[in-house]
Amino acid sequence: GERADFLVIGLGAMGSAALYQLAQRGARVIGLDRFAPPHEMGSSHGETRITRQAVGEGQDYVPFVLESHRIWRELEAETGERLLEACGALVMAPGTGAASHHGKPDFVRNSIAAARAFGIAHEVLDGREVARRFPQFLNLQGDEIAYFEPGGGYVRPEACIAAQLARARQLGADVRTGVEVRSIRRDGDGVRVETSAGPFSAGEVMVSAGAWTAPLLGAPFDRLLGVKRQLLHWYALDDATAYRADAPVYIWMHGTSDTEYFYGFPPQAGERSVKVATEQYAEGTTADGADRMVAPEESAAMYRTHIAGRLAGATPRVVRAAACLYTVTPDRGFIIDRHPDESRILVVSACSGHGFKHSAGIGKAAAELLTEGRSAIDLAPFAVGRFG
Ligand code: PYC
Repeated sequence: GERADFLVIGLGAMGSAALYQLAQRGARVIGLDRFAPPHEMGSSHGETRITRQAVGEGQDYVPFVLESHRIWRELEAETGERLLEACGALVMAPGTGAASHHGKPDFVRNSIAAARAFGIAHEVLDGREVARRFPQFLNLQGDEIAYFEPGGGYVRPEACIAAQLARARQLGADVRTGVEVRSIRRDGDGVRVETSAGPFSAGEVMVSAGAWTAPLLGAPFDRLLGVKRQLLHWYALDDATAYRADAPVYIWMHGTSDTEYFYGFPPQAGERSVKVATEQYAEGTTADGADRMVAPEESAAMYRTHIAGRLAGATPRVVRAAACLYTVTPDRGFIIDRHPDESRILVVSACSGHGFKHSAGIGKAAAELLTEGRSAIDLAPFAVGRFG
C-alpha cells in the first residue's frame, strides 16, 4: 500500500485545513474523502457560515477563530479568492440576554464578556437601535439586547475548502477523492488504513470525518456523537431596499426557549433572496441515512414559525433549500484529541454546529500537534476524557 507521514480522513472544514497546514510543514501527507470535496453530503456546504470572534460558546474557542481569520486573509492573498466577508455580526436576544444558544445560557452576555476579555471591537445595542440601523429586522420589542461585532460576518465554506485543498496540492499533498475508508488499525509503529482504493499506511492518522466518525471508529464515539439533520432555506425577496450594502449576519433569539431562534445572512451580491436557518436537536439521523432533500412543507413551516413578520421583503417563495448535518457531542463542545485507545489516531470532529469559523485555526493546531507534539492553542478543553 501507499505510505505517508500522515493520512487525513475526511476533507471538509477541518480536514482540508489540516491537510494544507501539514503540507506547509513539509510532511508527506495524503487526504482521503468518500466524495469529491467541497461537496454537499456533510457539514460544510451552503455558501455561507457565520463567523464571530467573541464566541459565546466559551472563551476557549476564541484563539481558533482569531487564527482562522488571519489564515483566511493569507489564503485570499495567495489564491485571489474571497473567503471572509467582514460585514458585521449581530447576536440578539430578548430582555436581559439570558437566552441560551448552542446549549450555553447567557449567550449574548457571554459574547460581550468574551469581546471585553480579548479586546474585540464591538457595540452593545438595544432593540430600538437595532431597528434604526438595520430596518430589515421587523417587530422588535425595543428592549432586546444585541451584541454587534463589526469584524464578524461570514465565511464561504466551499471556497475555503477548495482553496486549502488547492494550496495543499501545490505544496505536495495527495488528495484522493471517492475513497471510502473501511478500517483503521495499528500496524507496527504506524497505522494501516483499508479503503475502497486499497490499503494506505502512515505514522499517524487524523480522522475529521464529521458524521462518519462514529461509524468508522466505533466506541466510544458511537456513544458520544449524535447526527442531527439541519435545514437551510433561501427565500425570495420582493423588496431588498431594507438591506444596506453592509447588512450583517445575525443570530436572533426571539424568545427564551432555545427553539425560538433563527440565524441568517444578508442577500448575496446580485441575488434577491436571503438564506436563513434554525436548528433542531430533537431528532437524530445518520450520515448515510439522512435525507438531503428538503420538502416544501419543511420550508413552509420554517417561514411560518420564524420568518413571517420578522424579515422585511422576505416572501414564502423558496428559491433553494439544502440539508446539512451537525455532529453533536453531549455538551455541544468540540472533540480535538487522540483516540483514547489508539494514540496514533487524532480525532478532530464533532463541531456541534459551530465549527466552521474555527476550522482554519483548528487545522493549524492539529498540524502542530501531529508534527511537533504540541500546539500553540490549548487543546485540553476539547479532550474526549471530559465525557468520562
Ligand atoms: O456558529 O454562529 C454560529 C452558528 C449559527 C448557526 C449555526 N451556527
